Amino acid sequence: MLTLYIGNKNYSSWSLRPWLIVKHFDITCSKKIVDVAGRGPSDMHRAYSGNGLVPCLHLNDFQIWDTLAIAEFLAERYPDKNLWPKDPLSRARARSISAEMHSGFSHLRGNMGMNVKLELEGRPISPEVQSDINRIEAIWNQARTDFAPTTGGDYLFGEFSIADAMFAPVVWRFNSYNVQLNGPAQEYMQTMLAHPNMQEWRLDALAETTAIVHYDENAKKLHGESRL
Ligand SMILES: N[C@@H](CCC(=O)N[C@@H](CS)C(=O)NCC(=O)O)C(=O)O
Repeated sequence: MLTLYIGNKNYSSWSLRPWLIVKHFDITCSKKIVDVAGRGPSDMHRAYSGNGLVPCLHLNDFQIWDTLAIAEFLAERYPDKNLWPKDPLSRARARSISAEMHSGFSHLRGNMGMNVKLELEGRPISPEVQSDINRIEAIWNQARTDFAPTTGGDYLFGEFSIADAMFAPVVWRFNSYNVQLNGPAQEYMQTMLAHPNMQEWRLDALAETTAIVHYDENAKKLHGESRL
């Protein structure tokens, strides 16, 4: 039996990724939501996660932590569901950009935290954050232009794959901070925002009452007035 431990939907960007994968690919899995503190590894998570972080997937009582490890485990367990693109070059590129997302974009992460409830007019963007945004825009444009047409479909590699799940929290960040993109990337963002599971996540996030105060205060201070 699979059980996925995830953090609060408004804040936990890492949790969104495996949650989307199990939802989109219709993988039977129970979900348990725990409160996150918006900081690093924590003893409060150690009871259900070896690295003190969420997400963590349990196969009975065996733990798989870290988002990419969870994604790879699920891809191997359900080979017929094509969690990665079928075409080998598309698959290799999907893995490259997923790894780049997993280990990179620290300026974007540090300055534009995921907070699904937040919708701002915009904010001043430092050159470092802009450079992360430009790189993500280029990745999305290239995938949509060079790879998506191979199979058709509106996602990065045509059909929805792990790569889309890996970038999903960025879509909420760009939405919160009103980041505008050029080329097919802007359309791709709208496709992701309209994905039924993204909308379900949003509604669940809006209904949450848990607030990470230092996180929200910091966001308002840094990012200005709300659009709402
Ligand atoms: N590299 C990890 C990162 C996981 C992570 O940083 N999770 C955050 C939540 S988004 C966490 O559990 N933080 C502890 C806390 O805020 O209580 C992964 O890929 O899953």
